[in-house]
Amino acid sequence: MNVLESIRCQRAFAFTSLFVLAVFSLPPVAGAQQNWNATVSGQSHDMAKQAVAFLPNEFWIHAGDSITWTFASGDVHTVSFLTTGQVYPFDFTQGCPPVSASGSPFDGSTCVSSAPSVLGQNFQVIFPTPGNYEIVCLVHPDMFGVIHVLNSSAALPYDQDDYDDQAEDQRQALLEDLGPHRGHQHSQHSMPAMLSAKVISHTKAVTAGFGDIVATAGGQQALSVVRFFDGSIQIHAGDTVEWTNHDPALGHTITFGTVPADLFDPSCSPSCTVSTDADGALHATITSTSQNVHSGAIVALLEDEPGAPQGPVFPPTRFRVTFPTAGTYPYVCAFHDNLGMDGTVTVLP
Ligand SMILES: [Cu+2]
Repeated sequence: MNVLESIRCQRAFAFTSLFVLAVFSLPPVAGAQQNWNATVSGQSHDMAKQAVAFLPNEFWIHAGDSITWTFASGDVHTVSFLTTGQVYPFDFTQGCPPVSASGSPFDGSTCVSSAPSVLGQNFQVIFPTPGNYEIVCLVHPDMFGVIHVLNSSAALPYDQDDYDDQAEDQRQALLEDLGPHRGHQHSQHSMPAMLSAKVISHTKAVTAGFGDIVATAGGQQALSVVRFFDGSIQIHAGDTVEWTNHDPALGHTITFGTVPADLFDPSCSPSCTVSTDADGALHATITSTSQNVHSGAIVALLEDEPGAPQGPVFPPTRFRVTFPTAGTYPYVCAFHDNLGMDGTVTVLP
């Protein structure tokens, strides 16, 4: 053995010793517990386009690691982990319930959920136990992903830089999704046919949002455009306007006057009602600019779930308002007013 070989041999031995020492001195859960970073949602500068997504929506981490999610849009979302068998709650404001503290551990046995959160807030979850855990947003059922928590000795396929790249790629793919119905140059003619509005005379159509759901291997993400298209329109006294929602992922409201406490159900005051037309559409008549008329949540018809019983055609997908009186009638989406989702109906004599 020459000198060089001797040095190599010593080095190899030294490295081997260190390696053996390292392997056998570590506890079963790796001591070097890592925090990973991810983003919840994204938006265009004008907030019209919302990436309704966990970015990225699939992670491989070690048991004992944590992930910190940073919220990045003006629309509310939650970071939530339900237990197996738990029913996805109707009321997202209460978390599991209740809302969990940031830094809570999730091992599949007890639900963990952030509060509904917006731009600048963050929420951390620690994953002490190997398993595959679905992450959901309690506000948006079409927004979910999966966290693979592996034994601490397992090799991980990606590092933080890779996840940052994936997050940015997914964000851009959603926000720059420019198909035939995308972008700012919306005209009524480019929107999907609004059949009932076309065949009912003296009825004008407004599209209350549209969007797309895309799948990744780990879950689903959505693009939602939170705007009324042709939302500021002129009509004549006696005409009717019909709003429909073309977004599979988000509900919207059409709200004139004061926003009511109950956003999900239709309401009208004072002394008026929201009725139901023969085709299931909700219908109100506004006789004065001081009236408060609220559609409740208007959504695109929901898909059936395998294993779930067939229900009635629900919820309402169309909202009609008849305007007998000339005047200017501003309205908002009560869910997305803060993102700039509003319009005006100008009623000429
Ligand atoms: Cu909305």
